[in-house]
Amino acid sequence: MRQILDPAGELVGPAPDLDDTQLVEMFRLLLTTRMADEKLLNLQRQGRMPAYYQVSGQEAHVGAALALRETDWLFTAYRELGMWLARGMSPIAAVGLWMGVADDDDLWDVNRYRVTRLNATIGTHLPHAVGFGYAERLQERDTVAMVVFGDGATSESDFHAAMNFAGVWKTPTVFLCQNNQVAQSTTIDKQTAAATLAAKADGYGFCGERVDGMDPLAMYQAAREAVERAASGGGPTLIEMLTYRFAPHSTYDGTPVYRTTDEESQWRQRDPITRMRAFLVNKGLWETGQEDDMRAGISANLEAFVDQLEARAPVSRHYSPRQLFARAPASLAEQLHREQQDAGEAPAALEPDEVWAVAEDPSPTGETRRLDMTEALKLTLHAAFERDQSLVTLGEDVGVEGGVFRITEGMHERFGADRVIDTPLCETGIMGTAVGMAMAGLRPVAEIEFAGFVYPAFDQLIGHVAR
Ligand SMILES: Cc1ncc(C[n+]2csc(CCOP(=O)(O)OP(=O)(O)O)c2C)c(N)n1
Repeated sequence: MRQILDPAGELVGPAPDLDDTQLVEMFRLLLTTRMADEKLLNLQRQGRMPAYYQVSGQEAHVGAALALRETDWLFTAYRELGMWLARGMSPIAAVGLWMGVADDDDLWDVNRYRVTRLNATIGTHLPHAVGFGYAERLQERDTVAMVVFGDGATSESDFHAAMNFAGVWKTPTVFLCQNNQVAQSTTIDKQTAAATLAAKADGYGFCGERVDGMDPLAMYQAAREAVERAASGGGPTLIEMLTYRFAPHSTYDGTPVYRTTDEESQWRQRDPITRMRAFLVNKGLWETGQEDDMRAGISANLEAFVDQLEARAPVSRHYSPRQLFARAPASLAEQLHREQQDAGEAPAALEPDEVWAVAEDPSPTGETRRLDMTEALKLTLHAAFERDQSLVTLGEDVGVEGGVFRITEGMHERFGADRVIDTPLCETGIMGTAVGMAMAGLRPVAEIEFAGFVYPAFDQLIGHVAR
């Protein structure tokens, strides 16, 4: 297991290439994360927001996020508060998210911070990061996509799909598993028989490494190396961050019944914040008085953010049709008007270009010809591929063989293996990586070999494509 700082904050390995200012900044982020975490817990307990998932104990993930370059992306689950802050996001965005305020003005600006929004459906965002990295490489950018998930997620089929696709495609992906050793109440021994989670990478043909996940410097260094490997064409890495969550699973979960207080106190002795503080003090970079000032500043900021957020108007009925769609489907506009009618409100006047009515899209003009479905699809795909470089197609046997119905016949030769992609046999992987490709600006056409085999892709279809 990689370790650079031991629990007493002593260097036990070569220090990463970070100057004094960067080290103090890392500590500030760790402390801000801990304090924001406590603030969020208190707000929930006071009934001022619905629910929260604490990160306390796992703050060393800050180190991994700091290893990303500005152009890289972070695909997040939900327990990564410190990583969001390390990407430059203000705590107001993170606090606002958990408070459920309307984000009309883009506090959580996905494209600015390059942090995706929360993903609650465990593991389904992993293939997105893989498809995203594939698409970035195809567009000749060296972007790395880091995707973060818990130990529980490693049992999901999307974990297998993503790891396998990443290995085969050699995508620029950093898989970061925050192994806090329990998924809600299910301890790691009930999750896997593997000796370590890092060892799973072997089976997919790339590197896996277990890192002391309470050591921010080790997390930084391991992630730095993984990012460099990915950016230079060396393919994916799995980092297993061995850590511990000090708090219950979430605010709806009671006192943990699956562990002892003795175990908890053992892990508290490895606290990432205490460790980093000791390191800075030993180096002569930090004094107690400085920390008092830092704490006072962070606390005042958090108070001010909460005041600002609570002063915001609640989410309006218009929010979903107006903010979440470039053009809202007509059915959603009708739903809005029905809700307004029920509430005795005047119907919102929606401009024609705010609404998407399928039937009103222009039909093609000119001569028509009768074709069967396969021929129509084939002609359409060929023509679209000629016209638009952002189109790719992926699926089982779509490449060399041209698909079981020969819809993509000839396309592999014409457009190349990078755009006409033979995938591993895995429908959730096909659909999930297609979602990631679309996020990076491609227009993927995902083929499912036979209709009866679409079901493994349903989670991605309903949970992500349809949203
Ligand atoms: C597909 C799916 N199944 C079940 C749940 C309910 N659930 C929410 S969090 C969680 C445990 C996740 O554990 P882990 O992946 O280790 O992440 P951690 O919460 O420890 O960060 C479960 C079972 C869910 N959100 N999604």
